[in-house]
Amino acid sequence: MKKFLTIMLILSFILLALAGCSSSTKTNVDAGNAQVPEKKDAKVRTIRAGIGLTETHPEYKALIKWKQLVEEKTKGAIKVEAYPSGQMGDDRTMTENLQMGTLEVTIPSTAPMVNFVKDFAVYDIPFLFANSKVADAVLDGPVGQQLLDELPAANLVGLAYWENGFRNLTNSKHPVASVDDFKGLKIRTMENKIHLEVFRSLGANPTPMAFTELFTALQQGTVDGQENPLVTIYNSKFYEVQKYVSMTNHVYSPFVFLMSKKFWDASTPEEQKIFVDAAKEARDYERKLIRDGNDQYRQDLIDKGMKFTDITPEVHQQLVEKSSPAVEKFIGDGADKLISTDIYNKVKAAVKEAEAQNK
Ligand code: TK8
Repeated sequence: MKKFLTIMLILSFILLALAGCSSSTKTNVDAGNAQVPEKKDAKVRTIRAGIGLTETHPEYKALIKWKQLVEEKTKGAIKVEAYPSGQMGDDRTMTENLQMGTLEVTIPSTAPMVNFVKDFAVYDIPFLFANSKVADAVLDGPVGQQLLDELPAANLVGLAYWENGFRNLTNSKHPVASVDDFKGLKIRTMENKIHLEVFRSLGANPTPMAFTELFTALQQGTVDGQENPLVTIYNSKFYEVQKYVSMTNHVYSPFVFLMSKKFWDASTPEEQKIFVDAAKEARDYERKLIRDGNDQYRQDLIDKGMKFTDITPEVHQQLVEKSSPAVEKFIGDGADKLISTDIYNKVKAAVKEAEAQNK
């Protein structure tokens, strides 16, 4: 009898313990109805995003916005790690790493992209966009998308165009107010044949170089000058190694938000839509940050001791005429060309339409 009672007592303890567990599971289920239960066992996927510019630059601030949007909308299923200041390499290296799937996101200038998709060279045509309204209309329109659609063939996915900005010349030697003033200046350019040819046509002595090497090259005098938007000249502290700024505005430089095709293909359609929508929302934020800040960047650079030279309409016209032939030899459909006839004609037509609408 005693033995029977002991067994019954043990059994009742076991039953009570089991009931306790199910009620805690039940509680979880109730709690689950009030909020999306965190997928404790689901594997969190990580996006490593590298850029060349500093964490003070609007490009990085917009990348953090993209990170917040993606982490929030994927409810923690995806985590984004942001690496500024070229920690993950220069634009070309980071883009190659996306192709190999060893990095998930980078946002380079379109200029070095010609090494992956030649047609991106169309954006290096000097004086192509008269202002940012025309730039936005072309980049965010059909021909801009047609160029992004060429990226998957290179194992890349383009989500949106962000703003690098209108490029201006800086140097350590003397003010540049006329075409003649370019003569003999050793100018660093991005790794892009059109940029090289344009500066040769102006009489300068250009050297292609990754952005990550630029500050040291300016500091050591390996090159006399470079060209970048005011926002970059300020945030990369070029005022410490450069004296003169010439407001040439010689080309509008876009960034392109790139994702590795390997990561894109492994994502669901819902996640892909989140990536694109967030890249467009962060794009608008980034463009506004730069444009609202341009006058202040100029004043900040003057306060840091830089001397500004504005380019007269006459000199602007001379720069246009002098640099145009350098571009013409890269347009066409031969293997030695960069910009296909189709893309060139479509971009020129889109520019014309945008200019007419923005009159
Ligand atoms: C930063 C570069 C930079 C570009 C250059 O990674 O290389 O001069 O203008 O913004 O993309």
